[in-house]
Amino acid sequence: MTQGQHQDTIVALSSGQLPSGVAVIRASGPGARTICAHFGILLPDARVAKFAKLISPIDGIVVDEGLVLFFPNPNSFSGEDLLELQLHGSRAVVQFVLDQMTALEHVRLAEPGEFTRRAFENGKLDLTRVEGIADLIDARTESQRRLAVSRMRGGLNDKIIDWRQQMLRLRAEIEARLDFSDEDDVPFDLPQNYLNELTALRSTINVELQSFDHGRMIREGVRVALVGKPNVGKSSLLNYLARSDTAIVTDVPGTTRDVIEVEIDLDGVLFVLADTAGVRETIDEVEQIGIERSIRSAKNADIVIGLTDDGTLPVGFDFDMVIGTKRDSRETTIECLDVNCEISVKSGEGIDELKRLLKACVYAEHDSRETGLISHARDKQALSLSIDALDRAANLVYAPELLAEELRISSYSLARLIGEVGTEDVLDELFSGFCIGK
Ligand SMILES: Nc1nc2c(ncn2[C@@H]2O[C@H](COP(=O)(O)OP(=O)(O)OP(=O)(O)O)[C@@H](O)[C@H]2O)c(=O)[nH]1
Ligand SMILES: [Mg+2]
Repeated sequence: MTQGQHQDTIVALSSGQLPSGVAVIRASGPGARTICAHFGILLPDARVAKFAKLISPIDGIVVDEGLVLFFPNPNSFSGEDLLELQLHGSRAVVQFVLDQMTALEHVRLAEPGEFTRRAFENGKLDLTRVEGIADLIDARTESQRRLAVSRMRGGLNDKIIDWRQQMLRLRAEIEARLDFSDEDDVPFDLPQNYLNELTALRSTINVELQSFDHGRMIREGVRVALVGKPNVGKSSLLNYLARSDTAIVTDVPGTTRDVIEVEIDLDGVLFVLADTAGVRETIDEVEQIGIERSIRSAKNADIVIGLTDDGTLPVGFDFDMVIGTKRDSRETTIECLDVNCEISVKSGEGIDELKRLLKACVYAEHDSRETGLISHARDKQALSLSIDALDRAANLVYAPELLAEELRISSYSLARLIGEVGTEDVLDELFSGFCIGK
């Protein structure tokens, strides 16, 4: 991971689809200065925007005019010399400029995420920050944005550095004693509070790990399955919440066959609602397959909502919440079941309460927490492995050398998470999910 290891200079359109008001073209690598000169632009002062004309290297005529910025290495996003052109968002301008750039020796179009990959390779970003950037670009809701920004700003990395320092200190205590102990001496005693420190660290990491489900739900969306007998109004509710007529609604029981998913943003939290086939005994083969899908959908859901218009629910499901439907068509409330709220998509009553209940499921245990930084499968795995090693370490106070080794394993697992070691398998997958120009 040495700086400036790349011979070639990468270029890309970093802004969105053309035509647009402004197009941002970036070039990163040793050829950035040459590219600037190629268009007849005097290199601007470092990090100062300069208004300039781009001159065509072919006929000396102005191609376009705009802002030019230069970030000399290592003080740039990628850690390399980085040139940024802010031009008019015209297809013709961008095409011409990129063609001219890539015609130069050792200049080529960037692959997806390659600017960020170089930033990582040059030690500008750790892996969790890189993931934070990817999450931020993907973020659709306010809660996703908050989660992504704190990861991008190093919230998780800071914690990991702190935990690893504590592990290092605990190891150093052992190693210092090993150095001074006679070889055939009896094993030394660790200080009284040693085990306390170890278990305190373990529980700190565990608190973070426990927020995984919350973080994952925010990041990926909360999966909600709408389940009930046929005709209770599942599809009607889905359509109402999605403000669309995505699912077919009829008064024929057994209308819905496939699982239909829609995404909704409830006060900044992404929910993925799944409308499912009504569950009943049936000899209809297609309907039967639909019902199996309902069961699967409920198994994969974070929240399973049972819907009923008569107080009965299909058996075999673990409902997190029960909703009485068609409130407008009944004189009395539904009895004989623990109904959390009653709604009507005709009158709209009860819908606000349902939304409140849904949000409460997500924030119930984590109200006081600002954000769950633990939100990727990789996080969960790394923290679990780290905790396992600490657990083993706690049982090895009689064998300090083995204990020190478990501390090393624990720390190593965290080092992988921030990309300090063993990242090759993660990198390709991670960066291929990025957009070009980032
Ligand atoms: N009055 C009233 N009718 C409703 C309400 N919600 C749904 N319905 C009616 O109930 C019938 C069934 O609605 P759907 O949404 O198709 O029910 P479903 O649970 O998806 O049914 P399946 O797909 O067959 O399992 C339709 O005629 C709807 O118009 C409601 O809140 N009030
Ligand atoms: Mg339906």
